[in-house]
Amino acid sequence: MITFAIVLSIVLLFVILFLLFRIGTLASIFRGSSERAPGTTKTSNRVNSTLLLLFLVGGGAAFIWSFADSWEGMNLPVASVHGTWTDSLFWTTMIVIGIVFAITQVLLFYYSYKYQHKDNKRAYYYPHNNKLEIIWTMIPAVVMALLVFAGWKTWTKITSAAPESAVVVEVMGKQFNWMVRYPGQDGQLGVSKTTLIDATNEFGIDFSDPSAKDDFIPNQIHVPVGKPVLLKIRSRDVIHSVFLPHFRLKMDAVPGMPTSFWFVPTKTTAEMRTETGNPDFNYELACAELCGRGHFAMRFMLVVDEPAEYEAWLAEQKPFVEQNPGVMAKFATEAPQDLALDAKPGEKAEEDKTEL
Ligand SMILES: [Cu+2]
Repeated sequence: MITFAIVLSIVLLFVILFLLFRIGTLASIFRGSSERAPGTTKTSNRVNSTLLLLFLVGGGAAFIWSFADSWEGMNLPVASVHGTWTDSLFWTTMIVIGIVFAITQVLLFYYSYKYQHKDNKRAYYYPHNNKLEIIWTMIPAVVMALLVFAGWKTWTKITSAAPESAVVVEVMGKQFNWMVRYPGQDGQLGVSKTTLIDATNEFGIDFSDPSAKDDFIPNQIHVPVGKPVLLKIRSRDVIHSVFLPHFRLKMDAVPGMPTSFWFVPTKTTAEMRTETGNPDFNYELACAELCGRGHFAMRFMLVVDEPAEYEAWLAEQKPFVEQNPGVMAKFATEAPQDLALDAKPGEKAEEDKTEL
């Protein structure tokens, strides 16, 4: 115990001596002395400035390598009309800010080296220059304004209303998978209510609504190439995010607030298989929101068909009620009020539908 106390006292003594030494150095700096305390900064100045230069070269090389290495993973082939707009906007912005980034970083580290402290050198006093201030304020302001304007124009085009002829697909996120619903022959999605959700009727479709009778729920999304597709997106529990990377499509699925996104696919799955040289290629709908434990499992397949193939697939699909005749029982017994709504073509029902 005594030994421990002695060792501790010696250590503390050294710490105190070191701190006194540091205070002496700081005091000499505050007194305005340009002389360094002996042995303190001369070496560390040179070492630090050289390390900064090495960091510039090493860090720069690592930066370029990481870009080159993950290039393919980051730049998936694009397969939608708006995807090419998004890509060109992204790369324009990337190049502009990349140039500025490279110049500022190189100067930052190089100047740290070049202007390291030297005893016989005093800093040049240069407090103000209006012309310079105007130049370095105006140029970034104008460039940023142009980028924002280009982005706003592209975003307006992408998020404009979908054409009337668009193929409508409802996508619903839930913990933990995606479900999709097509409106069937009549082109109208039936009304759905959260209160009607149960183990079979996972969408909560109100089957007393006539337009729900032909809705079908497939286990893959099929869309025709070259035709507009409108995704009506909603969530049953938490926030999910519809992410179709090849179409540059990402839209949150928010409970209680239906969202939508429309796009025009430009390459069929078969064409993509040839392009990527991967016979197993498939478009994939993933969830881009960390939505819980099973988030990783939210994977759904999307197939882009030639229009004729798409029609054939559509013809094969069976309405949900036909596949699950049991679900109708619930609506047959509960029907009186709902049927009354159906009797006079319901404004209420119409209202619910447009919300989706
Ligand atoms: Cu999710």
